[in-house]
Amino acid sequence: MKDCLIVGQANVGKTLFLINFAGFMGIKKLEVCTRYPDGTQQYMAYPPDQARKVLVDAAPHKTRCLHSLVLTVPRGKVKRNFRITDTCGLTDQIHQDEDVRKAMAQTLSYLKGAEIVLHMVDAAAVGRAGGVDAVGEIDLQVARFASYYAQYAMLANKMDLPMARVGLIKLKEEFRRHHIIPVSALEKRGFTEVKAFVARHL
Ligand SMILES: Nc1nc2c(ncn2[C@@H]2O[C@H](COP(=O)(O)OP(=O)(O)OP(=O)(O)O)[C@@H](O)[C@H]2O)c(=O)[nH]1
Ligand SMILES: [Mg+2]
Repeated sequence: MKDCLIVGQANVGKTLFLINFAGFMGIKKLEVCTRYPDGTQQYMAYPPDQARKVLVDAAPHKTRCLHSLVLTVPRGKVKRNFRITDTCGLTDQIHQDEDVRKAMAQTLSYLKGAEIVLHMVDAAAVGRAGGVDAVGEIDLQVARFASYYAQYAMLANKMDLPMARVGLIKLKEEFRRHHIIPVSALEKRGFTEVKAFVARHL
């Protein structure tokens, strides 16, 4: 089964995207396999409302592990399964919290094995910053590295917020050769295009 990883800086909306995208793909109850940096794992089933309450947070670094779900997309006459995984937010600097550092290392080690990479950035933050300053060195590295070895799309998230349109223009200028899909994890916008992108590469 192919692995599709959602990566990006902390707080850009990766977890909310995973939950709402699963709902868009017809999942009524999220059967989440959580893998922790210490190698342990657990399975939990969440109704989407509960998942949003438990797994999403306004403060950064809520996710400190890998959360995976199996989703199905039709491709021609057959159905294909793929594993989609939410990850720990990445930062440019070495994080002061050891748990976050370990979770980031876990994310980076999984990134190398993913066939499909959805690299999420906060388009509204880019717009507010007036340029790609809101996109860190880590984003430049992920874009360069992942687009080289995996099927890569940048998800420009939070398109429902003011300044996101400006941010999207800046992102398109900076990442000219990358595939960019504007989305709103909150309002479930752009999901049809993400689904088509993933389906093309299964
Ligand atoms: N307006 C708006 N808010 C969003 C959107 N996506 C996520 N958020 C909010 O952004 C905050 C962070 O969302 P998460 O899904 O926890 O972000 P994350 O990237 O998983 O964050 P970490 O786990 O800390 O790395 C929450 O307050 C979400 O409600 C969006 O599309 N639009
Ligand atoms: Mg998260």
